[in-house]
Amino acid sequence: MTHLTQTAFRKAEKKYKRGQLAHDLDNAVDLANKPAVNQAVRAIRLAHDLEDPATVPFRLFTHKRPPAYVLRDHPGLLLIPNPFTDEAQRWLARKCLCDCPRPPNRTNLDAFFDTPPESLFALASDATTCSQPISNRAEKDILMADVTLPKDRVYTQPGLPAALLERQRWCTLGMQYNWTTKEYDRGTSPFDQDIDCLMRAIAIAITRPEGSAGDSVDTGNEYDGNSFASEAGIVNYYDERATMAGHVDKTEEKMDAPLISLSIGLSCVFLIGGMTRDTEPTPIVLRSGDVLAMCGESRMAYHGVPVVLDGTTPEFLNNPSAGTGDVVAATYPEWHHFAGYLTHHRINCNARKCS
Ligand SMILES: O=C(O)CCC(=O)C(=O)O
Repeated sequence: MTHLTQTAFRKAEKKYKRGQLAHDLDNAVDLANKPAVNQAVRAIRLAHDLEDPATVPFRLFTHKRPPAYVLRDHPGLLLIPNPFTDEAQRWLARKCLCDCPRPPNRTNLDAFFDTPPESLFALASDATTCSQPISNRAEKDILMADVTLPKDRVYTQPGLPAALLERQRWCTLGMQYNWTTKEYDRGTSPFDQDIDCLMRAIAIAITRPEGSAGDSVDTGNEYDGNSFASEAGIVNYYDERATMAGHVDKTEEKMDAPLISLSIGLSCVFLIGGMTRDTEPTPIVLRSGDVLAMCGESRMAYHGVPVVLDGTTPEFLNNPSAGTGDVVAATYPEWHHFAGYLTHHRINCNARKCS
């Protein structure tokens, strides 16, 4: 009988498998709970302000120079524990659920169903309160019918928007990634301007950070964020059982720019490893609002999400009456729909410069 040796990355994935969590998180980097005892991290100082983009009519960031950290064993991996206002997180959740997963952006469901121009979230919530209102009942019924239409006989059962929403796992932004060929060969759609500006603001703020005493240390990010543009991105939707297997994002033609990644909703364990699966990864608890940037060497590192942590969505996202006064609220479905979703899901929104 042959025994395949498990890689260090695989072992860590199994360790953090759902249902085995009680004591395991003690060893994870968790900046919200115990920053002082995180031996694995080192505090750094952002050398540039985190500026609110001019295009967004309210404050996105709570501080211009929020606390930031690098991981000692993973050069180039930068963390900014939630620098966002509550309103900004709600705004981003709305964008990721209502705006991003609409044509011409692609979703994992496109291969199987004819998808309507509206987002599944808006349809599943209440078609009459979507950002582009559906004017009458007949029109709404047509959209519902379209969305249930299976393609290519893969699925023969129709599904209503609410059921399909539970199967929506990702959408792609900008240059459209093809998961089969692992190339950006599915055309390009306009990248959401506000999300691009937000990502660029982060890229600028994390340019050549300093040591915590203002000294110049190698923090692993030499990239000048002024050159950053979000050319491709992915919004990942995780329910409580979803995981993302270890992988390296290496399709981009040039990989000198940071890959910037934002979390909304449930917390998760994120594993960051090395150039091969044999390097033991470091587990990091990512919470709602956390910014993670893979720069320099860490851009080539294996990473993944072995578990999403139940019951961890913050109150300002899961409270049904939150967010009603937000500036953009009137153009989206009512907040209680988002609260229902975010109580049981994590959203990850990431952006890359490819050229
Ligand atoms: O969900 C995350 O934090 C990781 C996402 C990721 O690794 C990817 O989209 O390639």
